[in-house]
Amino acid sequence: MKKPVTVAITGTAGNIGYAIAFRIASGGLFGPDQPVNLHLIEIEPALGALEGVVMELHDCAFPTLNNVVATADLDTGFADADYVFLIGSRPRSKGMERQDLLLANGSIFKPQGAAIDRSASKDVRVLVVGNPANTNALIALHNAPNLAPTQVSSMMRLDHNRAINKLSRQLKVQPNVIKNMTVWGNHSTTQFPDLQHCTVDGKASADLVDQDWYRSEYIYKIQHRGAQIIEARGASSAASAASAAIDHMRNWALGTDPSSWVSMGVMTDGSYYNVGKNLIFSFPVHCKDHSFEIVDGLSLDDYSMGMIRASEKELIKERDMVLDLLR
Ligand code: NAX
Repeated sequence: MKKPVTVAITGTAGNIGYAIAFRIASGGLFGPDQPVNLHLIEIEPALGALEGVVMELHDCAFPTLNNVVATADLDTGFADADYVFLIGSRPRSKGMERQDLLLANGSIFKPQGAAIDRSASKDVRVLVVGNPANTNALIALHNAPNLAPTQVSSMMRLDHNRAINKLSRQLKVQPNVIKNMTVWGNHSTTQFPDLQHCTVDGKASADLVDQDWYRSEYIYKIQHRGAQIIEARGASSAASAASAAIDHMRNWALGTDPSSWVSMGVMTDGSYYNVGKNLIFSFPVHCKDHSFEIVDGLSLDDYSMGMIRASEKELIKERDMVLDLLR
């Protein structure tokens, strides 16, 4: 057995947190030879429920689970964390405007960014899942001045996996023959699932699908898949979101399949695809050894560039609403 790694998760009494904790504890993130310490972080009123999660984790007797800490104190929770999942956030309540939600959640991610900066491992990798994920990640990063911009990312993997699933069902192929899928932009209804560079069993997907279906049905359905799940389940995606978060972190830490790329929300510096700087924007990336590289130089037609611009515009608007929370 190797030296344990420490994984901190916020919102672990919630739906996604509950689903992800058991998978990570059982070796679903780093495999059966890697022990993990789990640091579970909740707000005070949810500590009782969190205690129940801790009891259940112990009752699983997972050989890979080394130690569990449950806390509402951010510095205790993020202490020496190698990997952080920021999942806990405030849900949108009735009558709440997008700006109210941005500010309410911004005030969660600002102190969390600062506490990660103070207390986590210097090489920590932080994945933001709580919505609005891209802008929350921007806030966390701005408040963690000692972290490199490449140490924080936001989750687009659920959208990416949904895009692969829908294409695979349309073409009646297994998901693993689909490579180089990209979902660009924001985790919102402006996201752009792009089939232009995607291949299916080595063939260009653009040659296999009807362009009208792609533009009028496929893109819309991916953008609105979350709402479709809520309508069917009466609750938002939880197990699939937890699974996507594990996929994201595993690829980031251990690398992507060299013959393909994945979608990740990452900090922009203004040099990729004309997207302005200082946004957390989803691009196609290759990952290796805890780092990622944006796939550069893909040719994009006017339609695709228009979709990317629309999502960028939305993210700029979100950033403008939280300027006070950015240092
Ligand atoms: P739940 O409402 O079930 O759970 C949220 C948990 O977070 C609660 O237990 C709550 O007590 C806790 N919490 C709230 N504030 C906290 C704080 N300051 N520190 C620590 N914990 C805190 O929501 P759930 O279904 O688990 O969803 C969590 C977040 O993921 C939401 O913001 C949701 O919108 C977002 N999602 C993001 C997705 C993505 O692809 N980026 C997809 C799935 C999901 O919708």
